[in-house]
Amino acid sequence: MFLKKITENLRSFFTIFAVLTAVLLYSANTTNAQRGTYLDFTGDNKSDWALRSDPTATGTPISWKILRNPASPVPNQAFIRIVNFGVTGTDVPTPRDFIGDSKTELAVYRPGTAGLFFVAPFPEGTGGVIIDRVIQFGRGGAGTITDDNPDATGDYDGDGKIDYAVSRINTTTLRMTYYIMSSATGTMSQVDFGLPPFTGSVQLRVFNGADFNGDGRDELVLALIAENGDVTWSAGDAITGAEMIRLQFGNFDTDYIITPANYTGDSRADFVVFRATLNPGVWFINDTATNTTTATQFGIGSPTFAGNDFPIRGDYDGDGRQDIAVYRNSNNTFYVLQSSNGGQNGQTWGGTGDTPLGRIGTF
Ligand SMILES: [Ca+2]
Ligand SMILES: [Ca+2]
Ligand SMILES: [Ca+2]
Ligand SMILES: [Ca+2]
Repeated sequence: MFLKKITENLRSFFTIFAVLTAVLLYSANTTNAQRGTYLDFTGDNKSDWALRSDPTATGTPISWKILRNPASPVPNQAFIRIVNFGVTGTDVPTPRDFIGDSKTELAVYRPGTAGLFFVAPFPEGTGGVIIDRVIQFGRGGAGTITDDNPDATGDYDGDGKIDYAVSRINTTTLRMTYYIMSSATGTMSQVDFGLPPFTGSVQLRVFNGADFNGDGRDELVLALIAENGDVTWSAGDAITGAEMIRLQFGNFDTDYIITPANYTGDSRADFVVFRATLNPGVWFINDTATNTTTATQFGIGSPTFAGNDFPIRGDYDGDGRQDIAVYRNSNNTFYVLQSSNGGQNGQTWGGTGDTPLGRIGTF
């Protein structure tokens, strides 16, 4: 029983990170339970067109390229901000609503002897980036499987603010220990969560928390990738670590495995994979309320993962449901299948090397 080394490929641009040492506490306001929309930097409940500079340009500043959605509510009124925040190859972008203003903040996690979350309000005007808070959280490392993983963030206490969190693998049991700081109370918790013992060469992926039972609190989310590529998903209670859902769904050799979100509109997160080896690509969405799966063609696929569209997360039409959406590098254009009306829209944005910020799992 051993772990496959996490390798970089088209579907995983980044690595797992670094371990817990100390925490800086914040008092919290529990009155605002409104959950901010993912990648909504401007606070209008629509995900914005969000890119980062080339993730392989190690040592360069991470350039955040945000174009408001819709880009042009009236002619010549596009809202564009391009700001540097973090260091490529060192920092992991973790843009979420940590502050609780229903806007996404600029945020990165920096592994180190003591890991650090850096958080800055998105500068909507002409001003520069001002760091609002630095949270010492987790422990550092060189980006290996044993390092803490900031993809574990989620709103686990249900107050509408993202909680700082990392997951850390136990290399003996191959289960995860999640370290979570409640944004509502400032208290730390430690939760054991994982899949039953397994054999063979596997990969484990940690995803942002997602709310599967619609109670307003995110659940912990893991996926186990078997040697033959089969993906087993597990979601568990963020307080007790008890498993709530397990589902074999998707195959890593043919699919991008995407952070679960509510695609069906019932306030419960659904499992989703994008089969990029078919052309057009196919979005398989498992409605967790009924355990039924739909297949929707959207985006360019490629049997060899060459030149295919990159699936992205977000609610681009602002109806509260996640949209099927892709970014096409060949013409630097976002394409969205609007959940509100089935229509499609697109937005050209970005240039060579730019990569959409919508994280689709561990990268
Ligand atoms: Ca929270
Ligand atoms: Ca929940
Ligand atoms: Ca759902
Ligand atoms: Ca939507």
